[in-house]
Amino acid sequence: MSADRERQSWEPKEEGEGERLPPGQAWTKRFPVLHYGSVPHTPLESWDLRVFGAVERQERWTWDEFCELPRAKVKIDVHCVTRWSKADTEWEGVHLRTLIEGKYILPKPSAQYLLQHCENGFTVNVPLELAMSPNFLLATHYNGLPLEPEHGHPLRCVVGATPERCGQQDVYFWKGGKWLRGLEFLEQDKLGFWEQSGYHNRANIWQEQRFV
Ligand SMILES: Nc1nc2c(c(=O)[nH]1)N[C@H]1C(S)=C(S)[C@@H](COP(=O)(O)O)O[C@H]1N2
Ligand SMILES: [Mo]
Repeated sequence: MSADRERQSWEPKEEGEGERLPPGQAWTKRFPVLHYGSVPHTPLESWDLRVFGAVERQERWTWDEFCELPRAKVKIDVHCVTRWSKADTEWEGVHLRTLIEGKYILPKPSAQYLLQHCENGFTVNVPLELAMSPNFLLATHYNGLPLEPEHGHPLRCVVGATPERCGQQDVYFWKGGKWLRGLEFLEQDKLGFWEQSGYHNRANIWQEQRFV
């Protein structure tokens, strides 16, 4: 960033900035909405989340049951493949790692990948190791409020980079599915919706793995 321009209040601090903004990205303070298709509106009474595939025990949680799971907050920078980045976004929800360590979910030892199943047949795949990181959250709240319909209400996955600890594995924001309804554990990788349309399967933000 050039020094002859006044820094906007929403721009991240100077310290560590070089490592914080991935190549080809620009900060925004807006929160753009990006998805394929229309915004679903499933009533909470008929909503559920299914856990299936390479697991010892299938699960089905109603909304009330999901709200009883152990909760956490994260602050992450999100980086969209369309080149906008948003710093210090605050999310609340449930860590997949917590569910697995707490034995709410029992993946088979052979499970290596996670396929997020969203409303209207949308899917997105991630390595299980990535989904187990603290930067990956099943989120119900953004900035202390329930998710807006267009941002994934009532439940979405979010993934981003932690400013203090930018990791080699950080991925673009599309790897978090909005309107999540199922978690499928897989032994072999399966491409999701955008990955089948030419988005890079690994989606690494530091290596600019945008499209193939
Ligand atoms: N269900 C669903 N989730 C999705 C998408 C989608 O098309 N459908 N698009 C992804 C993409 S490309 C991006 S950049 C982010 C955008 O999230 P936002 O609209 O909250 O900014 O959602 C991701 N999750
Ligand atoms: Mo995107």
